Amino acid sequence: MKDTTIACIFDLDGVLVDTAVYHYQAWKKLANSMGFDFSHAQNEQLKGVNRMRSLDMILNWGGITKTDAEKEELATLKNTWYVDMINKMSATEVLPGSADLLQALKDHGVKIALGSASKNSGLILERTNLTHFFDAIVDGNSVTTSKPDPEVFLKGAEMLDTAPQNCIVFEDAAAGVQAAIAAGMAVVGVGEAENLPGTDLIIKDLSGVTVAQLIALIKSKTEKRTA
Ligand code: B16
Ligand code: MG
Repeated sequence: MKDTTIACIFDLDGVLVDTAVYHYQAWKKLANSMGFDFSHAQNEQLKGVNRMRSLDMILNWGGITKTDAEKEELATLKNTWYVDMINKMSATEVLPGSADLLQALKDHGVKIALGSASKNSGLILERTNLTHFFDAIVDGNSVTTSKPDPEVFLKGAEMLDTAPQNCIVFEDAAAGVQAAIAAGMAVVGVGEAENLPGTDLIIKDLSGVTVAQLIALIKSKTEKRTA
């Protein structure tokens, strides 16, 4: 019988590193500067969503209307604060289990892609010493549509030269899980089950995930599809 081929596509923020806290601080500072605040539950909705769409959602929560030019300025200001924070990141901020799993996948010859909405992914990967693990990087600089659109993950599969059904996506955001499902990929949710409906597996973090477990996941999905 033919060996099961797998490829892995990792979201960045909330899966490999916890930059969500920095996004939150920068967006909160921006909202506060306009005289309003937003809740942790609202912040949860921003995860995986691109910069301009996040800004639109925040302005909507504050009941504020801005022109496109003003929005560009606000997004740039938020990004300046955010980049100041991520510039100080180091490898100690890589989330538990991430580096070990990436290394194990590499050792097994499994192809690895990044599938992130962030336009700052290059800097974050460099600061946290993760760049060398990736065979392909798809991020906010290379896609035209935001998660939950599947573009980011489909492009990842294409760059890894593999079919979507061989891919396992690791995601912490509902929008990302929807994108992976729409791409026809297996999806491992990182976080709480109630926030991430539709995943094939839910984990707290990447610690303890094995390559054998991931091969078994793709195998069982393939068998169900062909049954
Ligand atoms: P930037 P991911 C996403 O990263 C974040 O979850 C989301 O909160 C952020 O708005 C988005 O990147 C864009 O980030 O402003 O750096 O371009 O989870 O898709 O890795
Ligand atoms: Mg994320």
